[in-house]
Amino acid sequence: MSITITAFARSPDGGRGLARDTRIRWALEEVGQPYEVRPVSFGAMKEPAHLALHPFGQIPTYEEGDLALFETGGIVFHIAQRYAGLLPDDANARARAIAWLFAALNTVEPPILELGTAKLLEGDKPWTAARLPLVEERVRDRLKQLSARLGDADWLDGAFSAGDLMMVSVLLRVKPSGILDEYPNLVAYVARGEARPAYKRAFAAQLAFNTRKPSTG
Ligand code: GTB
Repeated sequence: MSITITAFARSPDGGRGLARDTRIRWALEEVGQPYEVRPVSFGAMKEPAHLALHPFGQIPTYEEGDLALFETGGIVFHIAQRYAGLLPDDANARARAIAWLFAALNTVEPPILELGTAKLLEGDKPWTAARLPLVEERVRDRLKQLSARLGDADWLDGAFSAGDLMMVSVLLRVKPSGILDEYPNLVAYVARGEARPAYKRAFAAQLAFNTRKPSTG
């Protein structure tokens, strides 16, 4: 059954891989499933046709036969359940990998997103100078804990899993801030994720997509 995802018609990051379709591309590459990408403009995202797929008017979405999904956590979980390669067979190990997937999204990503909001959307507010160090400390708290748990292991719990895919994707968002560099084992962890052939294919595909020539037809 063919798979179609949506992505920004042109990502504001110019193809640095930070928009969330990259996570879905990566998961599909890991499990060896081909996919199509439908570009969506910012305007079209808020139109009824897209809102029927995504109640919050965002990307990415995922369509496969009569299944339509939104939310990267739900989409990656679905891909990992349906296709082999992203979750261990052992039931307990599988449950732990899923817990890491949730931890990436529910525990590690929120302060990272908050840092982005504080810098990009609230950077010009008079209280930002006082607030920013607090937000950065919350990011450091989480990264310190994650770093302690990872130690010198390659991945969070045995073999690479959907939990690592999501955690690396989340950490990539904080890399430009420089805070990640304070945790060398997390830098190495992210680099291991980026070195995976499936990630490289996903990154190259989103870069080509975001730098394609405008169609003339
Ligand atoms: N919780 C949802 C999920 O995980 O699927 C969040 C989805 C989401 O935030 N989508 C963003 C979106 O559609 C794109 S990825 N935004 C448009 C809107 O809300 O109107 C977030 C994102 C956007 C831009 C960059 N960038 O330019 O670097 C990086 C990440």
